[in-house]
Amino acid sequence: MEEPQAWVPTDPRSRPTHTQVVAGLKGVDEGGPELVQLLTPEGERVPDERFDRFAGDIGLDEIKSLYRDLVLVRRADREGNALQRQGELGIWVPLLGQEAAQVGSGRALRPDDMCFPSYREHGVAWTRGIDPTELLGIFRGTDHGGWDFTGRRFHPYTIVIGNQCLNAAGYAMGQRFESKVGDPETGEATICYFGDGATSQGDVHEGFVWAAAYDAPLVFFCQNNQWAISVPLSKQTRVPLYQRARGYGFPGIRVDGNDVLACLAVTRWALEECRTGNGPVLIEAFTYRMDSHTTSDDATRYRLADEVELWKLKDPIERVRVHLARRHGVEQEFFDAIDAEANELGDRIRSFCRAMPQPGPERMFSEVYAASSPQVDGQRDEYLDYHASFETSEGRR
Ligand SMILES: Cc1ncc(C[n+]2csc(CCOP(=O)(O)OP(=O)(O)O)c2C)c(N)n1
Ligand SMILES: [Mg+2]
Repeated sequence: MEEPQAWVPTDPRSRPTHTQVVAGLKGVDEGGPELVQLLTPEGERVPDERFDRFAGDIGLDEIKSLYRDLVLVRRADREGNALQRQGELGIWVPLLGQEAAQVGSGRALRPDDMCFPSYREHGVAWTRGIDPTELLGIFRGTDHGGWDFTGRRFHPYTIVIGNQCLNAAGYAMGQRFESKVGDPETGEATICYFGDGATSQGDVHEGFVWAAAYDAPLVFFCQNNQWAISVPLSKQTRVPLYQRARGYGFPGIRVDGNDVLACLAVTRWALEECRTGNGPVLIEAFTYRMDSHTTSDDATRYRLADEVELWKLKDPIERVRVHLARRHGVEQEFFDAIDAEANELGDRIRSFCRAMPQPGPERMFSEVYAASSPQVDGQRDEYLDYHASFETSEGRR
């Protein structure tokens, strides 16, 4: 019997039949035939006519270094999760399962490119040279993310879903107005990260429209991790997300988000398109959120364990390890050394977190306004007096 075909919305008057909707969702569930993949879950390097050009220089040393990033990023993430469970952090947003999407795309960026994350992009932060300890303040409630946003070319984490797409569109429009686009060597680009659920937000739609209308050099990088808290992808869309780009007039592409080589190559391509004036581009990284949405969530209440088990077989780190060992004969000592480095990183994150100074009550007022005002100063003084009025076990505060 012929396979039912998914609905392709070419005629504006057409409506999908029930079978076409089901076929479309099947494509959504399994990645579909258009998924770009360079490294299979079994660790086999497969040729790709279009994207091999963007992975040609990735030799053994580079793959080893990607593997190191993946392992260290996962370790930093697991440490953050554990620290929350031990009461050291108020909340943690796990990236487990999304390491390849983040490390691959992040390593495609050049120093001058600008990056707008959402709240799960600890792996992209790593590729921008932001130490995991610099992220802890947000989750411990001691700061709002304290890195130098413009210097590091990494915007603050954005919790308001999809909002960073507007910031990114504006920034990329600026790059276009200031003629930083055109030359493949010196051209600049911007990348913006958001989730599958975010694609239902107005801000993302508006970001797409503005970026398209102004040919902004912007890579929209959607990590489709199949869930928006407890809402599955099937409640966000009828067509695979990358196909939405067509309606806005720019290219969309779906990449295996658990394949670090494919993510690196496809993002390099998309950035080159943007640098040379062919932006924007939408990348849908097809991946899976292996853990709960945050430490405040319990994913076992709304999704089945076999789904998670199936995705374990597509683990982003294991396939690189198998590839290195089987295809390149990399010895066990290499993997042991990376594990030891991961342990050291874990120790460093833990001790840093426990030693973080508790900010005083005046911090709530100190870095909000550029200039002081009698009203805010008055509120601050009243609050500090109120705070000082409490008895502690060591006497008065
Ligand atoms: C404007 C807005 N609405 C709702 C929320 C609450 N919220 C936080 S995360 C989330 C789901 C986002 O899912 P997705 O875009 O798929 O990203 P993921 O968390 O899976 O990375 C929602 C609805 C929010 N933070 N901002
Ligand atoms: Mg999601």
